[in-house]
Amino acid sequence: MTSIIRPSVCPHDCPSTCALEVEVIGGPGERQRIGAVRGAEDNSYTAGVICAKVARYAERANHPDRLMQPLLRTGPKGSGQFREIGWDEALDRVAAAFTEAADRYGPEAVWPYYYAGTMGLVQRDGINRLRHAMRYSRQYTTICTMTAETGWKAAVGTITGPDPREMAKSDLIVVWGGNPVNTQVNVMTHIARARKERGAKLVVIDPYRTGTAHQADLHLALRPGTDGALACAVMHIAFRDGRADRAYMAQYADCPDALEQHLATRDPHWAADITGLPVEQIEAFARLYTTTPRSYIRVGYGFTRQRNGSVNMHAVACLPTVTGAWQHEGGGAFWNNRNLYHWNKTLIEGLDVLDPATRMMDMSRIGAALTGERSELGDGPPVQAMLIQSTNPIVVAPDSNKVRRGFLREDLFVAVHEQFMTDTARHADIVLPATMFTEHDDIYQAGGHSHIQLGPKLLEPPGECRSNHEVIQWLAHRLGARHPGFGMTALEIVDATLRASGWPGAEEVRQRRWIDAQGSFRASHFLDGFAFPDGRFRFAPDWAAAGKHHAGLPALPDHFASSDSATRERPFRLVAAPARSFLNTTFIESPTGRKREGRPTALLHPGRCRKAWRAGGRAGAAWQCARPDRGA
Ligand SMILES: Nc1nc2c(c(=O)[nH]1)N[C@H]1C(S)=C(S)[C@@H](COP(=O)(O)OP(=O)(O)OC[C@H]3O[C@@H](n4cnc5c(=O)[nH]c(N)nc54)[C@H](O)[C@@H]3O)O[C@H]1N2
Ligand SMILES: Nc1nc2c(c(=O)[nH]1)N[C@H]1C(S)=C(S)[C@@H](COP(=O)(O)OP(=O)(O)OC[C@H]3O[C@@H](n4cnc5c(=O)[nH]c(N)nc54)[C@H](O)[C@@H]3O)O[C@H]1N2
Ligand code: SF4
Ligand SMILES: [Mo]
Repeated sequence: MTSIIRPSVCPHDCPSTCALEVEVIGGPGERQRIGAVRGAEDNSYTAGVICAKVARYAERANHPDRLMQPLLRTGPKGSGQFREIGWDEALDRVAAAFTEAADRYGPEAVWPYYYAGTMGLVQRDGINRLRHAMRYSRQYTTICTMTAETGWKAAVGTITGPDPREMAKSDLIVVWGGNPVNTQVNVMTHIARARKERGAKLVVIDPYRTGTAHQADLHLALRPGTDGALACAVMHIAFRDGRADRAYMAQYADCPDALEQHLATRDPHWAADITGLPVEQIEAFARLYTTTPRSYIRVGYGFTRQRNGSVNMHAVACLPTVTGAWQHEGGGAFWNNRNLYHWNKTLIEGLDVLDPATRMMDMSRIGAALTGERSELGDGPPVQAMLIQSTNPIVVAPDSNKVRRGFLREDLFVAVHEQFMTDTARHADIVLPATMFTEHDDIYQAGGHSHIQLGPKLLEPPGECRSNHEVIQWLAHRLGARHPGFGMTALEIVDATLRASGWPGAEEVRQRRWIDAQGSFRASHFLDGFAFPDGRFRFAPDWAAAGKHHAGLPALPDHFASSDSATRERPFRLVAAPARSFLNTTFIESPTGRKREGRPTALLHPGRCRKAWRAGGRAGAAWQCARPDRGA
C-alpha cells in the first residue's frame, strides 16, 4: 500500500499543541488509515518531540472498539444495551427530544454540554452556536483552568507572558506545580537546552516526587495547597536581603510598600510551619531565585487544583515582579498564551445571537444540576435534554456519584457524541460516532506556545463517523436554528474566523504550516506595563472583578487556609495528578497505555503512613492501608 506523510496538529487538551507529521496509509479508493505520527522538526516549539501516547495514535484511531454507527438505547440506562440505527433516525430523535423539552419547559430545559476532547475551535466550540441560536441554557466553563486563570489574571491582567522558547536562555527554571514530563513533554526539551548550553538549574515545587522532580537540582516537596506561603517567604527574603528590585516595582507595581510591610511577618519560619519544608530549604531556594536575574517560572495547573488555587497562583505570579525578573530575556513567569490570539469567535459560537438573559449553569456542578438542586437551576426549568460532545462528565466532573445519579434519571434525554463507549456514552439514549482529528478540518491555538495551526482533514472517516461540526449543522437544520454559520463548512468557518481575527486566511496558513503569534519582546515581558489601565502589576488584586464569591480572599499574597485540614479519620490529602499514558480519560482504551499504567494506586510517604496508622488507622478509621511496616 502507498503511504504519504501529511502535516497536522495534535488536537488534545495539552498545552504543547504539537505540530505533527502523520503517515496516511492507502491511496484514494483504498481504505485509508493512519500509521506513524511524529513531531515536526521544523516547528521551533515542537522541535521534533511528541509524547509516546500520540506517537502511537494509530492504536487509538484504528482501535476495534471505536464507535462506528449511531446507537439507540434498548436496555435500562447505563446497561450498555444499544442497537444500531441510521443517522437520519438518530438526528430526528435528538431534534424531537429537544423540541419536546423546549415546548414543555422552555428552551432552557435543554443543556448542550461540552469540553476539551478536541481543542479545535470549530469542532469544540460550534455547539455554542446551536445553544445561542436556540436560547438553550449556557455553560459556565469552570473545569480545569478557572482557578488558575482567575489567579493569573488578577496579577497580570492578561493571559500571555514571555516566550516559552526563552526557557532555553534561562539560568534558572522553576517548574511550579506542574509535571511536564507527564503532561507537556516539550517543556522538558527547552529546559534541557538551557541546562546543556548554560548550566541552568531546575527547581521543581510539587508535593510529590514526580518524573520532573526526579530530574531537578532542587525539589521542594511542600504540603498541597501551601504554595502561597512559600511564595510569601521567598518575597520576604528578597526584601529582607536587599534583593527586591525597588526601582522596577516603583515603575511597574501597584503597592510595593504595602507588600513589604505585609510580608514582614511571613518569614521562612512561618512558611516552614505551613508548608512542611525545612527553613534551610526555603532559604536556599530564595537565595537561588533572588540572585538569578534570568529566572523563569513555568507555572503548572496542578497547584491550582485546591480551594485556594487562585490565591496561590496570584502569589506565585508576584515573585518576578518583586525581583524584576520580567525585564530579562529568559526571565519572568509563564502560564498560558490564551490571550495572544485575539480570536473573533462570533461566527463559530453565534455570539451575535447570544441572549445574556438565558440561564448559565456551572459545568462542574452538573451533578447538582441534573439532580434538580435549585442552587444550580435557579428559577429556571429542570434539565430535560442534553447533547454532549467531547467530554466524559460521569468520570471527570466532581461529585461523580451525584453525576451518575443525574444521568440515570428516566425523564432525562441524553445524546452523546463520542469516539468510544465512555461511561457517559454508556448512560446515553442516543450515541453518535465521532470523527478523529485527521478526519475533519479545524484550526488550533497553542496554550503553551504561540502557534496557530491548521489541522486539515487527511482521510475519510471510518464507518459512519461524523464530525462535531456536521452534527451541529444537521441539528440546527432540523431545529430551525438560524445563523450564517449553519450554512458553512468547517473550513469556511476556519477561513472566515482567521480573517475576522486579523490573521491570514486558511489557505495561507496551510501553505505556511503555522503562524507564530508571539508578541514582541517588549509586549510579552510587559515592558510597556501590565494589562491594567495604569499598567501596574497587582500585588493587591481586585478579586471582586473575578466573580461574586470573593468575600474573605486575602488583599495581598498570603497563605489562604481554605482547605480541609487533616483529622484523625481523614489524615491524608489525595493529589490525583494525570497519568502519563492517558490524557484525562482519553487514551484509556490504548492497550500499551493500560499496560504501562497498571491499576490505579495511591502512594503514601512511609513515615506519614506509619504515623497516621498508629494514630487511628488501627481503630477502624475511614481509611485503610496495608500494614505500614511492610511498606504501603
Ligand atoms: N499524560 C497526560 N498529559 C496531560 C494530561 C493528562 O491527563 N495526561 N492532562 C492535560 C491537561 S487537561 C492539563 S490541564 C495539563 C495539566 O498539567 P500540569 O500543569 O502539569 O498539572 P497537573 O499535572 O494537573 O499537576 C502537576 C503537578 O501538580 C502537583 N500538585 C498538586 N497539588 C499541588 C499543590 O498544592 N502545590 C504544588 N506545588 N503542586 C501540586 C501534582 O503532584 C502534579 O505532579 O496536562 C495536560 N497533559
Ligand atoms: N477522573 C478525572 N477527572 C478529571 C481529570 C482526570 O484526569 N481524571 N482531569 C481534569 C482536567 S485537567 C480536565 S481538563 C477535565 C477534562 O475532561 P474532558 O474534556 O471530559 O476530557 P476527557 O476525559 O479526556 O474526555 C474527552 C472525550 O472527548 C472525546 N473526543 C475527543 N475528540 C472528540 C471529537 O472531536 N468529537 C467528539 N464528539 N468527542 C471527542 C474523547 O474520546 C473523550 O472521551 O477533566 C478534569 N477531571
Ligand atoms: S505532548 Fe501534548 S500536544 Fe504533544 S502530542 Fe502529546 S498530547 Fe499532543
Ligand atoms: Mo485540564
